[in-house]
Amino acid sequence: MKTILCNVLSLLCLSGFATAAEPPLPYGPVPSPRQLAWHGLDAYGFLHFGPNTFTGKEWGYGDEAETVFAPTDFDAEQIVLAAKAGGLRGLVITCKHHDGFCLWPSKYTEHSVKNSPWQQGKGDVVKEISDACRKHGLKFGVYLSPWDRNYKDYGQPEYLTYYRNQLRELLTNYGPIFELWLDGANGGDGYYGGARTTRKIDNRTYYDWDNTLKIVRELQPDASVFSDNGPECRWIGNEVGCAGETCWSTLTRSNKWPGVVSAGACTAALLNTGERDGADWVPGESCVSIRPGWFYHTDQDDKVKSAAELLKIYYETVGRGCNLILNLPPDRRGRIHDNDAKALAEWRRVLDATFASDLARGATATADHTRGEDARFAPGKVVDGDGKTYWATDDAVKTAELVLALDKPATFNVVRVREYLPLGQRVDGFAVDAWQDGKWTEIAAATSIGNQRLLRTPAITTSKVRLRITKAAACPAISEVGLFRAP
Ligand code: FUL
Repeated sequence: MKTILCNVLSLLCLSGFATAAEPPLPYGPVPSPRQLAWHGLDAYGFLHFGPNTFTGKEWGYGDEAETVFAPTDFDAEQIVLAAKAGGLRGLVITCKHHDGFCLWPSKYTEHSVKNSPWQQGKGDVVKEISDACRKHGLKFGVYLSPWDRNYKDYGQPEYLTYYRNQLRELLTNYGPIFELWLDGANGGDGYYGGARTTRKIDNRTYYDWDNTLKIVRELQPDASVFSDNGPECRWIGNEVGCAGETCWSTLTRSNKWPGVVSAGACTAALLNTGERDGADWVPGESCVSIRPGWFYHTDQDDKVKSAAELLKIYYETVGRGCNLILNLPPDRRGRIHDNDAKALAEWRRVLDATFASDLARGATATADHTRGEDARFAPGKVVDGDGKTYWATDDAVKTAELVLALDKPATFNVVRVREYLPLGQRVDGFAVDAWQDGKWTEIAAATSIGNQRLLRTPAITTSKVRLRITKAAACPAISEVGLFRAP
């Protein structure tokens, strides 16, 4: 009899009925350790720099003379310190853009800094930026355009060998790489060693990504790879810095390919929201430039985005569970223009002032459900300042309420909610209420949460706030509810 009972109990456990004090089982795909580390980065910078900086183009044809690359006062420290003052946690540089020009003295081509007048051909932009990043505590990443409008063999199998050799150079000689950025663009026509033709490739097969990315795993096992469909993070489907209002970190990768957006199963709209029941964890990374162009153009000096515009971008990307990669194009001197640096620093000043103090920290938390009445899953976990703890309910409870009683009335205008990511994205809908005039009033509501959801509200003064999980695919696991006051 005892054995039968034990068997029944263990069967129940296996079929998902966790006993009281067990943590919930993950729901759907979950982030890898590499992705969890990536989620912690929030915002980093992009540097578009190269011949286009000097020719005024956005996409060089590939026939630009190496001599056009001639920064007059290149200063890696100034670039990195401007990014740091903007609170950016890393920098990704266009080591090679579509024009094929290499910002490092690659062994495999003459089309690089080594034939430019800059530092008499002895310079290495990639080295200087990566060294300055390390010195100032920023992570460093590389953009190596798969499309190369300069190289003679582009379109042939030989190009893949060339591309992989360059990837090896970049992943070997410049210290730890946090991200490899793979652009999906493949426009067709180009110089191609003088052929001046149009070359079409099949994105699905030509780059043999499965094998090409083995080089990344071998040389930089901690690096995340960005492309339209991941593997670590995906394109958000636009270049304006806006993730879907509903944004899932999940997507099914198997029927999507880098550079084949807008075909078949993959559209920009779908990348913008992700897929609720996607088979893979592929969170969004939103790319946007601080200026209209990706490269520096003098006539855009007065079109730098303001701190307010950058804030909107932050709330619509980082605030929707994505990471933000913000482009700061060095100018013809090889420095970040003053206008860009000022807007960036002002943006950071407001963000720091906003998030410096969490008004919910240490509040008394109660909930209508706590998983197994177990202290490990108690509501207080959402205000303990520890991202590794969370409030959860029993498996069968998918809608629940949690109340925060503050020590004294506080005024806030930003709410932050985070899910405990190792258990996947569980919540489909939630609302936030404030206790006002003796009753609850809804002040914000949204759908997906994920790494974090930031909701801006009018200024609310109250001593009690309620989180209502209104819909979830599995019992919620919430690691944080924060209240902040933006200046
Ligand atoms: C695009 C490229 O074609 C642009 O030039 C830029 O590099 C941007 C970040 O990605 O696809």
